[in-house]
Amino acid sequence: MDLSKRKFKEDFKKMLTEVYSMDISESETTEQYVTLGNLIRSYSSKNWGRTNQRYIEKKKKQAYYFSMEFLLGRMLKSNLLNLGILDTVRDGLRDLGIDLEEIAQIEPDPGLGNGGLGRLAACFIDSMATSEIPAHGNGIRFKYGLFKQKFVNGYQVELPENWLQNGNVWETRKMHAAVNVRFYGKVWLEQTSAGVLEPHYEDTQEVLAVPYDTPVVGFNNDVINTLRLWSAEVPPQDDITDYWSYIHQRNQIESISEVLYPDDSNYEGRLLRLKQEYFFVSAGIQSIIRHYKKMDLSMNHLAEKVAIHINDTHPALCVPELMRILLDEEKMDWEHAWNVTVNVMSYTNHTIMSEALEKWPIEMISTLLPRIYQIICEIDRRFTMKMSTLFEREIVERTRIIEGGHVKMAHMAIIGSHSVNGVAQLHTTILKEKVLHDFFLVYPSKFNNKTNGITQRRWLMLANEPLCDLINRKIGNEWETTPTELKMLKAFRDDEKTLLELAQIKRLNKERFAEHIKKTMDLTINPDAIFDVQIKRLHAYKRQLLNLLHILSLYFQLKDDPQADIHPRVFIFGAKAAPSYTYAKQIIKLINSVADLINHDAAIADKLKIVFVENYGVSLAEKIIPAADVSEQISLASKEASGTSNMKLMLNGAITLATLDGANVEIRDRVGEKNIVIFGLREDEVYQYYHDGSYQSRSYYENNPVLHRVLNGLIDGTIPGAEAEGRSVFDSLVQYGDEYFVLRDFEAYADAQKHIDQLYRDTLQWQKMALINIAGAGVFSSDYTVQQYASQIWDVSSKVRNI
Ligand code: 26V
Repeated sequence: MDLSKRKFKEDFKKMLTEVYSMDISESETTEQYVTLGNLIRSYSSKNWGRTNQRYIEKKKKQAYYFSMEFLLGRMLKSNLLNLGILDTVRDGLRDLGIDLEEIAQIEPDPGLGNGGLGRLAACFIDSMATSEIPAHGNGIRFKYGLFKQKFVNGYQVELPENWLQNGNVWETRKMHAAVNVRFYGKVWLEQTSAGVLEPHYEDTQEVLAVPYDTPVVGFNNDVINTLRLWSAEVPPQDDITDYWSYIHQRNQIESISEVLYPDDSNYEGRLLRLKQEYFFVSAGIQSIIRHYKKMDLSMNHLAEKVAIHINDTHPALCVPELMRILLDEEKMDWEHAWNVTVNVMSYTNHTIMSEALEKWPIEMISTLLPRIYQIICEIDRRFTMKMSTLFEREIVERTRIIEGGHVKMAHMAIIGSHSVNGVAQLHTTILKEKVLHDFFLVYPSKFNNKTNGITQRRWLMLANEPLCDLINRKIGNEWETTPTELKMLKAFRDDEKTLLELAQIKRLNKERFAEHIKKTMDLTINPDAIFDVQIKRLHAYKRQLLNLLHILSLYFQLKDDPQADIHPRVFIFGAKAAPSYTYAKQIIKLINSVADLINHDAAIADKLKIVFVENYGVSLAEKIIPAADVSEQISLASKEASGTSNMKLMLNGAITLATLDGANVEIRDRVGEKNIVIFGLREDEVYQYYHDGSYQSRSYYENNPVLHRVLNGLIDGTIPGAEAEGRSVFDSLVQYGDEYFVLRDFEAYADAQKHIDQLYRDTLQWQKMALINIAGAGVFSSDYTVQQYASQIWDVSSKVRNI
């Protein structure tokens, strides 16, 4: 948008008076933040309306991204950037004596997601608006986001994250768009005089779903899409007969949108979770249908105007819910309704970890959602009937929806969608060949890959301005809208001046991060050290333990030989563990205890340091990633569906140290073997071990002296304060089979780390690798990913950019 500095300053002062009756000298950062937020909203409101109007007038097909999680991060600066007024506003505020950075820090970081899946949804909505795709997000307005993590004596403690405490400047409550969602009760079908079956309900519980809309601003293009998040409320009641039972009922209803489930690794069949899933699915679909009806088209054409995306299985009830509406409310016959539903729906799988696959007990679904359960039974009956004529009985049994007393959500999502995708090439191959092989036999053409991506706006333009400036000086700014243009940087691969500038920028970012760590943790870290970063949820398969065991081996090496030739390192961890995931929490404690030991060992000085940041999330990621030299992507091959921190880190010039898992494979393909450090078991070797059951972790303990010493260190009192945790980890690795092959990969990992150490010593060589990584990161922009979803899955228009 066009905005002069003078106009901005006037607007800002006017808004401050309007909202707070204050002038600048009286105002504090909080008031300045709210004022700026309101101003940005007023700047966007015209285009928000216009975008919607355009979609309606042109009867555009629209896509709806249904996701339980949207891990947005702070929005002030990203909105300013996308509106094209970041610099103007920054300058204007400076004139008024206000520091934009300080204001930006005031914004609560809405943590409405657990990790990769939720952050992907946030990158996608940013890219959809930027790519001019008519597509919106649909989710839940959790009152409490992912818990706040504290370390108490090295242990993770969870605190509530009340992000709405001081209001939310970005959202608008839309009472007129509220809908009713029905739970419980009895349902029966009666034939009408016209001969159609009509459902009747008794004793249901009605919940009012109220939408809160947030603008999703496209980058420099006047497009503003919508993120619609639903809040659960009690429907208005004329008379309240029993006050206390009303209060009880209110609490029960409001609890639906109260808190995000903090477990992204383990399925638990909790009723409240099922309520949440149906709540936002039903509200979202009702609202889409309401909107569609304004176009005055027959329901038979719904799939020509609407695409619904099911992000993991959490919104899989979209399938029976749309069927319910088409059958019961729109009076369509089953075949037509089913045809429409399958054409509307598409589904993404995000994990092969079997413990995360959702399946609900029949009893629970049939009690909570009786009509939905009837429909699921009918979908299942028709599926098994049809497939029995085409496939062996075993295949049908393994693919049906209702089995073993449970409703399998992934099966419902696959059967009810026209497209099923994985999130990286390797992941999709594993789905087709292993995890979902039966479905692949049944529906080969549904399967496709869409490798994940990240938005370069948040993860480079906002997070790393110095690097951004350098890139713009070297190759111009076309990459901002066509990220593959970053490849032009390769022309500078042997240009010493550029490489040294790159080194300087990294150094500056490391200094800034070091300052932050000094301030927040009172820990001094040396910017000359290698900053080695592993930031992701704590999970055994991601193998933070492998990292830790290696750190211990370096520690012992330095204790034995203080002159050992090891380049100084700072190991940086950021990770939350699910509150009920005991083993993950033990690993956190262990890392913290080793950090205590090493960081306070005067003999080690600044050769080794461990920084485990508290409460890792989007805002911290924005600080850590630009300062990273090494990107740890060391999951057991086959287990990490894609990973996205790998992409963010490479885009910021970190060198990837990785197994051939998830998108690491594609990163290697982009940058070439020489510019990435790969180690460890490959996916086929892992499956071979499973097949022949021959892995004996104990033999690695017994035969590798370095590993032996390190593992003994866990149980011999070397690590004060973590005796129980050390024992538990030792046992899981040595006695109980080491499920994720940590010991098997240890030696290869230690060698790879040695290689990193050597590479880092040659600054020009290192920066050349970094440059090639940055230059190759363009393809991993979520702009491209969503454009592929738009054209290959949703069949909606987009402004396609060259790849
Ligand atoms: C799973 C579950 C399962 C139990 C119920 C609660 C719950 C909540 C969230 C999840 C999400 C787990 C799946 C996930 O986050 N997968 C990650 O998705 C990223 C984006 O595709 C991908 O990069 C990561 O590799 C993958 O682990």
